[in-house]
Amino acid sequence: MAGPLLLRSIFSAASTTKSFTSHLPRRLPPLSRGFSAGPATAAAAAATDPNAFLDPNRLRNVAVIAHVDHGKTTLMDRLLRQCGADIPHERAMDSISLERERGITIASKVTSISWKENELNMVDTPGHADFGGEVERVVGMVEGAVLVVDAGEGPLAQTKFVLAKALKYGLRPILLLNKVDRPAVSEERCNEVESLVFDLFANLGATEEQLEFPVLYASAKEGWASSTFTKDPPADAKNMSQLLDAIVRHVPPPKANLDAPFQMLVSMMEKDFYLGRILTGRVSSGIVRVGDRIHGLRGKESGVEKIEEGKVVKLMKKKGTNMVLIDSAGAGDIISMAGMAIPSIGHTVANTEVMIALPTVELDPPTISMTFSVNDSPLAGRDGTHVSCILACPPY
Ligand SMILES: Nc1nc2c(ncn2[C@@H]2O[C@H](COP(=O)(O)OP(=O)(O)OP(=O)(O)O)[C@@H](O)[C@H]2O)c(=O)[nH]1
Ligand SMILES: [Mg+2]
Repeated sequence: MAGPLLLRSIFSAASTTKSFTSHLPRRLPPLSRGFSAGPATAAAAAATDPNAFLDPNRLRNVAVIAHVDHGKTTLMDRLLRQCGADIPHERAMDSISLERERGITIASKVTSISWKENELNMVDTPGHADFGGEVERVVGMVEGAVLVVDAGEGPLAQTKFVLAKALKYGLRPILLLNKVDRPAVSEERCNEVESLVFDLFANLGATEEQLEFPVLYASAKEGWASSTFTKDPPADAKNMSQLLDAIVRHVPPPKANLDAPFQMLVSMMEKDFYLGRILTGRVSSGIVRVGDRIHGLRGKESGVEKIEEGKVVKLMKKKGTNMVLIDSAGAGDIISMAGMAIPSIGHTVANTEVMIALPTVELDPPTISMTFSVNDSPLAGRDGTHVSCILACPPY
């Protein structure tokens, strides 16, 4: 499923922005690390220090989390649009065909947007309980979370689940009361929902710092967010600037060591027809460049096992809805790479001198599990029409 998906995004990127050319002989320029508001200070720093663009202080890694249908993907559309991305259709982050068919998000997806001097890696997550593991897997990659709550419905079961995960990983949350445009949503209702969410934070053991979450009121559908309650902001405030500013102000940049050897925990995986396995994760330390020798490591009870050695063939980042090539990436950033065929989710990809596997994310066990097997009851085959497994569950 992910293979054709990625290919489609790659091809659309190649046809629209000419940014991804893995299968073409001519190498086009990689992602320019320019920021939308391109400040003179950043340019000056880059001129003196070639690694200035790798500075983790300009990064913010944020997950958008919520109960199902509270408006995460619609919000992502607005954020992407505000930062200049081309949105081919509504709910652009729902790029898997099954997601589009069902109208729900199934897999977590990351994209990067530039805002003023900063680069925000935003992760859209599913809200459905069946895909809770997708949220658990990505909360370790980010420092902040935008907790979206439908102001009409208030916090629901999955709000509690995703918030518990976010608080456990020490994320700095921002509360966004969405769907304020709905007629039933009043200021009183918003205050009520806000205090319900505050209670939820307290019951889940939030720290003092996490309890000081900023609150924004938004209509993702109409494309605006405001730090004060309103149902109709003035025309020049009908945008997502206040949310983007709140993210930059409130979410801390990643604590990252660029001088240590390169290490990355694989959190997502896709398949590309030309490049093979594409591994996505957060660079936990060091700098990685195209051509670097790396290896894949798996942590076992008996120690660390080396599963493959190779080199970085391509480094990529999702910018808006397009995949773009980059030459290097530093600690704290969320990137994708091609070049290794065996490492998978939960494995560590690292510089060949590192023999330490990063700790993996422990997913909650399933609520219910089933085992299907051949009927070995003493009465097996004595009654009924379909008495054997081959007839009851034909393999065709
Ligand atoms: N009225 C109103 N509707 C909204 C708003 N934001 C989202 N919606 C609608 O809510 C529905 C769900 O939106 P999504 O963005 O898919 O919600 P989601 O949280 O991503 O859903 P999952 O990923 O499946 O959990 C869609 O029909 C949206 O049009 C809003 O601000 N106001
Ligand atoms: Mg969604």
